[in-house]
Amino acid sequence: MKIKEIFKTSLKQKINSVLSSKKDKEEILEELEEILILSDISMDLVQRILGSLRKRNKFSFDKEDFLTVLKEEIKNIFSTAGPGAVELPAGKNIIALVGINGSGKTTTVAKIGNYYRDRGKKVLLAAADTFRAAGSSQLALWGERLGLPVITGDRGADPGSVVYNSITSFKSKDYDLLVVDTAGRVQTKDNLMKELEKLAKVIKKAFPEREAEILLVVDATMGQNTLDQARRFKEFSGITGIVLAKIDGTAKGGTVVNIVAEMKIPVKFLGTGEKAKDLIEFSREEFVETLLA
Ligand SMILES: Nc1nc2c(ncn2[C@@H]2O[C@H](COP(=O)(O)OP(=O)(O)OP(=O)(O)O)[C@@H](O)[C@H]2O)c(=O)[nH]1
Ligand SMILES: [Mg+2]
Repeated sequence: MKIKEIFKTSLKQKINSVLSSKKDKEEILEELEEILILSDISMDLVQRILGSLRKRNKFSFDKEDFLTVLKEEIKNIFSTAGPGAVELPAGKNIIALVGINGSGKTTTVAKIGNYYRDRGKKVLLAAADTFRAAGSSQLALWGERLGLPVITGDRGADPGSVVYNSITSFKSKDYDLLVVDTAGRVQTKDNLMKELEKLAKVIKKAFPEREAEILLVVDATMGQNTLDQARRFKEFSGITGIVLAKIDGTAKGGTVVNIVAEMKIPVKFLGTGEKAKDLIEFSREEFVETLLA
């Protein structure tokens, strides 16, 4: 699946029809505001974008010119978030996935393991979700299906010790990549967020060689609520990137723009379905072109 096939509802058509109408500039801007908000872009961000459109299009209100400025604005937002490359540096790497309950973490761990294995990496998975009864067996099942080894822990075990054990195994054998699954947690529960903070510390201590990637898995169908999640997870675990799962369930691209604008953290992957291969690399160019094509 390509980004093009996901965001079928392009904004360009709607924007073009507004720009072709004989309305005056203020009316046009009002309608554009509505179009952008309906695509899930947050109010603040829409105001920012409109503000700079107003400034830059003082004298002319040419259609192409407008779209170019709008594209530039959105691309600028993405460029504040760093490169967001998915290629792993040479040597050993750890990726840990965090997020609220049911956002798609376990599935994404399997997808990411599969993705890098297909690119020649030797991958180990760790099931540090010891909270739910099915937490580790769900990942173990994925491991069996994909032929990837999984380190598990018993239910109720300290997730920190599962992570620690998996890192020991990861370091002592010739693995290239360790992908860690964690339990789902709501960002408003302080004790669970503290546990996450501890997990991040365990990783840092057991693997000081290189900073681990901490990826926040966000359910793309959740719209605006995702911003608060991103803020809190960043505070407690220092997330370095975002995976937007379930993008196949939403035709709106606004959530992506909001998170990147607010958090200045790159989106790395998009989850496009329930199967292991349903993962695509996020490309900001392609995304913006698609949204406004
Ligand atoms: N359509 C679609 N479904 C997905 C995607 N990713 C995950 N799912 C589904 O979402 C549900 C939850 O996925 P999990 O991977 O178990 O989510 P989780 O974050 O590990 O859940 P907890 O461990 O309970 O917090 C499952 O039914 C998955 O099949 C996706 O990209 N697209
Ligand atoms: Mg899970």
